[in-house]
Amino acid sequence: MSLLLPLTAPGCTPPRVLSIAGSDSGGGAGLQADLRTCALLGVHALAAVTAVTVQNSLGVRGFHEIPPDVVAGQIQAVATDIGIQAAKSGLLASSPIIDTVAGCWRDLGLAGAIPFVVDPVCASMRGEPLLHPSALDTLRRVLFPEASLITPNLDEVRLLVGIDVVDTKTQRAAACALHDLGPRWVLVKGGHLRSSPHSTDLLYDGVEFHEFDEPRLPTGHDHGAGDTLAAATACALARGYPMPEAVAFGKAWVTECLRAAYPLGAGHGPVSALFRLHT
Ligand code: PXL
Repeated sequence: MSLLLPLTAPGCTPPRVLSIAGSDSGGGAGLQADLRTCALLGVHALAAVTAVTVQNSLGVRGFHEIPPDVVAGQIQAVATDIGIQAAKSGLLASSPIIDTVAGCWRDLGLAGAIPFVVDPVCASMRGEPLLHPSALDTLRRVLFPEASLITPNLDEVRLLVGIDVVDTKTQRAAACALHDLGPRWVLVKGGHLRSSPHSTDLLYDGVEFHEFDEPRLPTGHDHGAGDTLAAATACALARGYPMPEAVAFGKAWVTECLRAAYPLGAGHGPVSALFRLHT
């Protein structure tokens, strides 16, 4: 699969993708991963910051939430003036912020009109919480029905629907249970099933299953992989790709980013979209 999206000529306005996400001071995940992904795919990224995390390669030391009215203000400001062709959410931190994002989405007339990829970030890769436990229910009840696609990993699947994915059968059961919560499409990512030599992601729209399979890449550095997959998929949706093709593109993109991952600091390094500058 080509790792290029169609490009806009210099001087012309490219498609716009809105990232609703938290800042990662280490530059590997969250907003920084989204902005990098968009830039290297020729898409103009807009940003609604939800939280500022304090972290480095060794872990998340804490996070500071942005007031919900400031999150709403950012979304309204860019959606009403600049316009967006797709959106992607990541770290949303709390129930009031999730309520605000869902409310904006409906009030601005974006629901059902603009693709919205919801990556239900609950914790860092080391398990440090990035979402108040009380906000899980708001995510399920209020935001999932607005989502074109949700992209949980297996830890998030367990928290959201209580299913322990161990094989194809339980991955399908999880996709069905998540689809019942209202998103148009569900992608159950298999990357955390470490017993498998493959990383198989399962896409479901309530009717058909699509599998996206890649060999597991033991890089040791995969910070920001989920954010990158969701952002690349949002970029392809902004370019008008149908959902299965957009997810196939996102999966191929993040796989190359995993191949190019690099060490950083004394801990865990990020996946790298910088590979694109060499091709
Ligand atoms: O990868 C999930 C994620 C999203 N957003 C921010 C993060 C992380 C993981 O650490 O820090 C800001």
